[in-house]
Amino acid sequence: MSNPKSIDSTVNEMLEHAKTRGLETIWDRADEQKPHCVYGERGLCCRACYMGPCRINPTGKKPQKGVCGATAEVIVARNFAKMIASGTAAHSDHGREVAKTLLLAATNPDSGYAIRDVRKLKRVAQVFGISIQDKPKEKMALEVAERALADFGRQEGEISFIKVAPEKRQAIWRKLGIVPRGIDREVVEMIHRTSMGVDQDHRNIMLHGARTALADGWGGSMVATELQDILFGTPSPIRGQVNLGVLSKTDVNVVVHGHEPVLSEMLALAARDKELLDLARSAGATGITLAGICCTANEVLIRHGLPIAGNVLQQELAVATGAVDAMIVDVQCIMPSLPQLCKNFHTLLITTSPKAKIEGARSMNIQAENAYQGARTIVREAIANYANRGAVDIPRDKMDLVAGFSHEAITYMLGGSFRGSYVPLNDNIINGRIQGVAGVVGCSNPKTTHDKGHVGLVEELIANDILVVQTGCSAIACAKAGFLTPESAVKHAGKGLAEVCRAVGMPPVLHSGSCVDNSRILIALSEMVKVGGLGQDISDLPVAGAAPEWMSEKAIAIGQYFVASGVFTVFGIGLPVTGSELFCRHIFEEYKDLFGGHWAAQPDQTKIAGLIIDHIHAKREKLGIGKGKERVLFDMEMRRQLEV
Ligand code: NFS
Ligand code: SF4
Repeated sequence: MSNPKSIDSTVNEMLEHAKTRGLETIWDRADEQKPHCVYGERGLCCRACYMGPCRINPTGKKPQKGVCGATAEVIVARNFAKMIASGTAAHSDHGREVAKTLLLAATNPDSGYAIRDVRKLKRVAQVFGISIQDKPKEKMALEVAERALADFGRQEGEISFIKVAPEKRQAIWRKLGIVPRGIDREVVEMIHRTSMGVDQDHRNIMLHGARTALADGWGGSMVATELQDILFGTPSPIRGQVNLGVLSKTDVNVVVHGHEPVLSEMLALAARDKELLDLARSAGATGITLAGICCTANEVLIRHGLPIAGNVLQQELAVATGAVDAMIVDVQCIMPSLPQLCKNFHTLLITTSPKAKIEGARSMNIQAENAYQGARTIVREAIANYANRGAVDIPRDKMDLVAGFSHEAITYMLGGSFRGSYVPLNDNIINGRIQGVAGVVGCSNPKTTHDKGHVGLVEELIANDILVVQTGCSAIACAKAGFLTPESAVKHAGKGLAEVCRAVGMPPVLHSGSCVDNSRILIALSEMVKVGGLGQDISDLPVAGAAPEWMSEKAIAIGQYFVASGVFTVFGIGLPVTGSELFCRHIFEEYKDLFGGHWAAQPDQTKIAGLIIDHIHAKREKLGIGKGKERVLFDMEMRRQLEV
């Protein structure tokens, strides 16, 4: 096929199928938007008040100021900061729902939710300074939930999880005055400061941008991750399968899509319910397949091994198979195009959050209080809809994978249950078998060849003995490419990394979960610092981050909290900041001194790999643990393997 949209042949195959049937997909709409607005792409348009909208001419000609006098750097900074605020709000509102669910589990034994991981509960209680002695778990969970909820609304002081960061990092934040006070408070202040006529200094705007983002990574996202672990169990390595081929010809297919696992956990239970399985059989099906899309998929994969149908760009293609009897969506990354597409099939589209309805979809208001009953109702509806299925076209491809590498699981893998710690990882980094660690995360974006950025980047990193930790849609992309199996170490990893992987039986690419689970990476990095031998701060570690195919505001919030935590972070595609040189200099250069971590933008995944490898080698040298190895350069043959 000329100019394929994806490096995943399953996607290309389904797109052909969609085309024959006259179905519109995200790629068609992306073409219609070309060329994208230059002002928007560079961050140069402002809609903060109705004297505008205003735009700055990127060629240097007039206008160079908005009606109010705002300069390019102020407009770019405000736009970027607003993205941070939105992303932080999204992750944090998810965290809030989880905290409320823990409160429910602690106080209502009939809620259907339970406290599943008492070890984690105790650990979080300790971080929060809650005494755990002689306390029943319900009481402990109640106090943890109340403390977490208080972190959202606190006006002064510091959010609780900040204490998990290395001392030196905390000191930097305190000196800059950017330790988040309350999660909601920082988001509100960010929105205030970026409204018309308030903060007019791009550095000052971005200082609060850092505070807001920290309220995400070390706040809302960490609350979501840690409290979900308490409620649903801390992930440990588990096998699963990925790609559209996981949909079943003969089972009732229920697809969950979105982000909060509060309902999908109940759907996972309902799909195993004997009465419902019998019902499915009496409807002529062989069983019930519950599969996921996007981060909800990651959540149910890492805890239950449930299959993943695809990442964000595959949501329409799942429907286009004609095999989805019900698609259940809650919040975030859900395409408004779904109802129109579902009309071509029997697929029942159900929204479950009162925060997110879509015209044309059925809305069911499912709260934690009635989640199990709601889940059963949904599965019943899907079963009833099975009879309405028409012709199906399910691609055959699916790939095996191992996921569930929470930072606790990494400890266990490397050190065993008795001497479990990050000592072995640090040792292997110091002795050079592993050169460093890279977090490769984030979305998919139709502006670039689907999955190519993720797969191409990760392939180069592991070939250069860099251990890769993944979350989100990026993890799904690499899972489809077969990187998430222990066997892939032999095939793709450099000699040193392959040796470590073989010794402990782990893949060279570790799937840590959904996007809120990037907080697991923050905790892992903090542990690496605490164990010693690799410096005193996250910014000393030979590590880096990347989001090669990002698109969401949430990705910007994540990038900013990684940078503010001291991690060099590269974004693919491009960043909407190029309209201001001053702003670019700030986040690409000045941040090095401010945070010891900085942003970079680079659309080419091979060049991203180069930047990361060079950075990791430089950090190693600074630590005195030897020069980096020669970089493995990919020849044409190796590169061809990436193409379809
Ligand atoms: Ni993350 Fe998860 Fe995917 Fe991007 Fe969307 S699903 S929260 S935002 S698109 S990685
Ligand atoms: Fe224009 Fe200033 Fe209003 Fe923005 S805030 S729209 S730059 S007048």
